[in-house]
Amino acid sequence: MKTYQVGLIGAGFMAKAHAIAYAGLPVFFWPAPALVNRKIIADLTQERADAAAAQFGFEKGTGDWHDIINDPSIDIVDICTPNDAHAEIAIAAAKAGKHILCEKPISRTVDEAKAMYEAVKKAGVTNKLAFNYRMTPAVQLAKKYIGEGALGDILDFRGTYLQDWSADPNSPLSWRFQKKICGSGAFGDIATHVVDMLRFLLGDFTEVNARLATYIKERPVQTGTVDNLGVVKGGENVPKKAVDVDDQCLLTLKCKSGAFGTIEATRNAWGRNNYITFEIHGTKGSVYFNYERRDELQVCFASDPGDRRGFRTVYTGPAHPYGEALWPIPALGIGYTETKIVEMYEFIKAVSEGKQVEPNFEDGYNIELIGEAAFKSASSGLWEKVRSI
Ligand code: SOE
Repeated sequence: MKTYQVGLIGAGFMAKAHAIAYAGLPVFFWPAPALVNRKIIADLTQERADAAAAQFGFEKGTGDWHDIINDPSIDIVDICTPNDAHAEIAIAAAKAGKHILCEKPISRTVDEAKAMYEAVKKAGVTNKLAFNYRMTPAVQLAKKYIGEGALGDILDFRGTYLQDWSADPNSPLSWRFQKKICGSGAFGDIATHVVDMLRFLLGDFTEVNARLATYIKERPVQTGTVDNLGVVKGGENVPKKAVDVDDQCLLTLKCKSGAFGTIEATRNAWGRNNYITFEIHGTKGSVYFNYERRDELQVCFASDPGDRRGFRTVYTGPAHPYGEALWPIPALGIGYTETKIVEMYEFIKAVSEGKQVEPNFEDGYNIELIGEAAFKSASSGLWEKVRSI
């Protein structure tokens, strides 16, 4: 069995998820399309990289990510850094002929996304963006129902991504609130996940009307580089600086098919944690998904007899997409880890077959263009067309 060598850049929360996915891939998907050896992990200093190597099972650490690009034995570059480093690393990796897995969102700007897309296209390398939630079996099942025409023509949809980890004004000004590092706030960080799922389910969006808001205008400056998601003890005594990205976004979108709907995202919704939902209505039925109950898909069909028509719950299990590889009976529980393992499986399969996979840099670039139209609409107050690639 082929073994690929991976170099992972960034050693935070996402590096943990990717490290587990490399290890878990052959455990769930056996025979695996290929194995992956965790060879090098890069962080800002050698000391931190060495600690991450020990924790995440890499052969060694480095304080300079260029060591990964310049190492001819590395087949795959995995980018788990904040958004400001995605373009530089991905373009260097593509030029060096490495396959690339990159965390979402693709970049800070449309120009960066374009450059990344062109670099991987020119190099012909397999590239994947880590929008993991579409890999949830229940989301894949929704795609199956829609593809089979079980919902009829799609009329409308609504999607949400609601969290509350930044609702307290003392939640620190991490990189996620600084435009020069992240590009955008709730839009790039979380709305893009729902945009990705709904593009996957319904096809491309052509026009957007959006409202964006920043409710907490300044936050305590974060000390240290750890990605703090939530309030830090003593944070109220730290000097504050301005937030220059969106806290909340509300998009109304039109699909190429004519369907339209809304996507709402905020990290300031008390009581909501990872509340990723979508509801899709068609002429023959509806589906409803809530990631906080991610083993379930709610379905309702117009053809059911009137006296028993209503949403019913399908628990995903071995009969459903990816289910056979995961757990032997429904409702044992799919978690964040499983979505990352399925994502890794699709990526490594594509690498081993010399193919492309979705979502990829082209999808990421398209989502940046949707963001561009949304931000334009938020200031013009008008419907704005989404540019095509
Ligand atoms: C913070 O909002 C965050 O870590 C996002 O950046 C991830 O993409 C999401 O999966 C969980 O929440």
